[in-house]
Amino acid sequence: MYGNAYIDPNDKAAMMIAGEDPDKLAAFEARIARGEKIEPKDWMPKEYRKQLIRMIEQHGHSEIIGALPEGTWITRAPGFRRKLALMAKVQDEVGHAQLLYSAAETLGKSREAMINDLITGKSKYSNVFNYPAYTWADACIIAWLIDAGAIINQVANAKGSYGPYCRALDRICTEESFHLKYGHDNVVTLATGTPKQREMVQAALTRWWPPIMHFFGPSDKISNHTEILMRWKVKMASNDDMRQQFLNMYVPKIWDLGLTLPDKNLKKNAEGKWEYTEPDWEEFKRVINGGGPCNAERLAVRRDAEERGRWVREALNTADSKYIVPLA
Ligand code: BYC
Repeated sequence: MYGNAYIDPNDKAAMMIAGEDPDKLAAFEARIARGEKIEPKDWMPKEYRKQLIRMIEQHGHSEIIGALPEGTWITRAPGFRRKLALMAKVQDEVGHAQLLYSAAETLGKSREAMINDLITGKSKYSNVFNYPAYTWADACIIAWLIDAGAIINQVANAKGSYGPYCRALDRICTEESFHLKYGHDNVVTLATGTPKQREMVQAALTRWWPPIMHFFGPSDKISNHTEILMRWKVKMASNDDMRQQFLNMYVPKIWDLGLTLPDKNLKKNAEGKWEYTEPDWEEFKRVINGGGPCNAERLAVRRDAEERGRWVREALNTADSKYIVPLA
């Protein structure tokens, strides 16, 4: 019961939608149950709008910040073909941010406000991009396994309820599937290469495993937003379910390459579920709240880019600017 009826303060979902018009809310939820897409001009609960802005904006930030660890390897990628491929991948990731910011803008938050919240540290972005890419192998592990995790999440959520986000995710997934193949090819090359190359890729995998386990979000027991987001089909699977899907698809591939994972408890049980050591959620919280090894460096790069790009934005916003050449 919503509207003016008594709301149990322990019922998180009910508290989030308290005060909404019960008829409108029921019609909205019926549309979602029928699998219809919600479009920007449609009525939506305030909490739906707020949650979508938060999630899509954080996703957009993850894409542009995510371009940084791999981006540092463009000039040092082994061989011209890999340089070209990595350059194209990094460019794609930044393009994904453009798509996502456009989707979030349809909900009423300006791009300037989103970028401002990123560079002032108010808004979050994916934990994984706060770790350094020490070697070429780190960049390869990112391209294979972080992109793999992202695809699992995005393919599921592309079937969700908010039209602009789903359409952006469809396009992103198509590009990400190339990234995944590129990353896999690089990791296979290293894993089947010289002893030094194998050592390098194993060390990178060992470094990246804990952040990758964190990537899918906190365990369902402690996730804040999953219940309401799944109710409204923004998230199409819980954090733990996505993590399970990832383990199911990628642990066998990793083991097939003769690589090992730094978790002695990792195994598939008799029910077909993966068991693993509980990730360190304190470390996760520290990293997503600004205390990771690279948070300060990543935000400093974005602040610098914001300053350096100011004249371009000002020129574009000035109708009679000397910088604007009319299109023929
Ligand atoms: N990192 O209630 P929960 C890419 C936060 S980029 C940081 O479970 P939710 C790529 C969460 O925001 C693709 N923070 O949250 C790019 C919340 O904090 P607030 C990245 C995280 O939203 C370049 C709190 O923890 N993918 O592939 O229900 C190169 C509680 O969590 C994380 C996306 O962004 C995290 N990993 O579920 C290469 C996918 N996890 O906001 C590759 C879109 C949780 O209350 N996002 N938090 O302060 C989602 O699907 C969901 O937001 C999540 C989390 C599954 C990540």
